[in-house]
Parts: sequence; structure tokens; C-alpha cells
Amino acid sequence: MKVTSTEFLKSSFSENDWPIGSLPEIAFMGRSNVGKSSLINSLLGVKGLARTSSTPGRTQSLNFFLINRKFRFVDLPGFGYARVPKAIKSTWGEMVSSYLAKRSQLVLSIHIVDSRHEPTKLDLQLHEWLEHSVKPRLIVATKSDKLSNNELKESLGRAKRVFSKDRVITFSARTGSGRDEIWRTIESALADFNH
Ligand SMILES: Nc1nc2c(ncn2[C@@H]2O[C@H](COP(=O)(O)OP(=O)(O)OP(=O)(O)O)[C@@H](O)[C@H]2O)c(=O)[nH]1
Ligand SMILES: [Mg+2]
Repeated sequence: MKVTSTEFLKSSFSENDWPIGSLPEIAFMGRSNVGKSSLINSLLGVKGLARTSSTPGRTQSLNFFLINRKFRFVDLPGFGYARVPKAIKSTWGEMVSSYLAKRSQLVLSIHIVDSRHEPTKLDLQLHEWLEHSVKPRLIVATKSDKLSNNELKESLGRAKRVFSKDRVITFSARTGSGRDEIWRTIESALADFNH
């Protein structure tokens, strides 16, 4: 995909605040601090478009970006920051589950996990919602630069086991490894939507 334009559209805190119009959307979701914003910036080749920080839980709204004036990326708030499973029922749960359940133009959900760690309870909860919504989804195991090849293989196997054999792509925002493969998945989801 050649990225010719990127534009921050808006931050939304509630449903009646989501952008109008039926452009297809690709949503990025996962644990706080896992690297959602870094993945978006890397895919778009723009530093700092999606805010990254070392302070977990910084992204607390749905952030919409317009790409090539044709589709949108949505940076969803990270979960797990509150440290307790109750976080599922809090703002994060409401914002994310209602977006996943109601947004008809959602063409691909990208669930980002840390390749170094076991998926958390909230990762499994999110995965259940995604399975339930029966829409295309992709697991991205990020921060792969922090693992050896062997460790990475193990991590990939674990992710496939835990996430019902969903497609898993390992990625590093630092080296860009995995980036092209993720783009191919996005392109095919967009092509399906336009048919
Ligand atoms: N080594 C390495 N560090 C990464 C990678 N991706 C993200 N990071 C670092 O991890 C931290 C969190 O990254 P963000 O992209 O802000 O994570 P986020 O998921 O958007 O975080 P919240 O919005 O707060 O939930 C930052 O310090 C990044 O530099 C990666 O692939 N490799
Ligand atoms: Mg973020």
C-alpha cells in the first residue's frame, strides 16, 4: 500500500461522536503499552501521528485517522491499566465492545499482543468478543526485536494455540519486520469490503 495521505480525524469518547460516513475501518486493540500506536505509526511511515508514550494507558479514547482519503485506522484505548479484571466493565469495556458490536464498516480487527508474554485474561476476553463478532481478525505479536529466533518461534506457537489458530504475524516497530505482511492483510480486507 502506498500511503499518500494521513490525517488525524478526531478522538471520540462516545458512540454519537464516531465519524459519520461509511468508509471502511481497521481497528487496533490490545493491552496498555503493548505498542498499538507504534504499530500504526510504523504502518503509515509517520512518526508521532498516533501518540506513543512510556506512560501506560495514555490513549483513553477512540482515535480515528483518515488514510489516503479512502479508509480509516482506529486506535482503541488500551486495557489492563487499572490492573483489575473489573477494568473490562469500565469505560474501556464499554467503548471497545460497543465499537466492535455496532460498527458495520469495521473490516479488520488487529489484536496486538506482546510477543514476550503470555496473553492476559483480558486478551482472552477480547479474543472472545472478536470471535463472537465473526469479522476478520488478525493477531500481531509485537516487540519481536526483543526475542531470539527460537523464543519467537515459541511465542508464535503459543499465540496460535491460545487464539484458536487465528493468523498471527510477528512484528517489530523498531526494525519494521512484519510490516509488509500486515499491510497485505489490511489490503485484502479492504478489497473484500469494496466488492
Ligand atoms: N523494542 C520495541 N519497543 C516498542 C515496540 N513497539 C512499541 N514499543 C515501545 O513500547 C512503549 C509503548 O508503545 P505505544 O505504541 O505507546 O503503546 P500503546 O499500546 O499505544 O500504549 P497505550 O496507548 O498507552 O495503551 C513505547 O515506549 C514504545 O517505544 C517494538 O516493536 N519494539
Ligand atoms: Mg497508544
